Amino acid sequence: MSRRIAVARAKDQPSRKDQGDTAVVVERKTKQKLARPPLYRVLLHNDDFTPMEFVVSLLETVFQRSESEALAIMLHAHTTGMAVAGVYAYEIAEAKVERVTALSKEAGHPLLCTMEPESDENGE
Ligand code: TYC
Repeated sequence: MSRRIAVARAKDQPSRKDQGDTAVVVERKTKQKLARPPLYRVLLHNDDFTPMEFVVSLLETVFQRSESEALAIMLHAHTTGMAVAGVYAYEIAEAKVERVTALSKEAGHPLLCTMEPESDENGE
C-alpha cells in the first residue's frame, strides 16, 4: 500500500516528499538575502514658542503615540533640546516630517522637525 506522508519543510533543509517507498529529495532554493531598508529617525527640536499641547497632539496623531508616550517624548525635547518621535523607512520618515511641518506652519508655530539616518554608512 502506498501512503503519502506530508513532511514539514524546515527552513534550511531540503524538502522530502514521500512517494510510496521512494523518498524524493528536492534541493532547496538558493537563499535570497534581502537587505533591510535603512531606517531614519524623525526628530522634534525644542523651541520657546510651540505650545506643549500642540507637540503632544502631533505625537499622538502623526506618530501614533499614546498620550503618556507623547508627553514623555515632548518633555524630552523640551528639556534636552531634541527628541526622537519615531524611526521609519525613508519615505515614511519624509512624509512624517512634511506632515509635522505643514501642520505647524498652518497653526503658526515654529516647530522644527527633521530626519537623520539611524545608522552610519557601515550600517552600524
Ligand atoms: N518648549 C516649548 C514650550 O515651552 C514646548 C516644546 C516642546 C516645543 C517640544 C517644541 O519639540 C518641542 N512651550
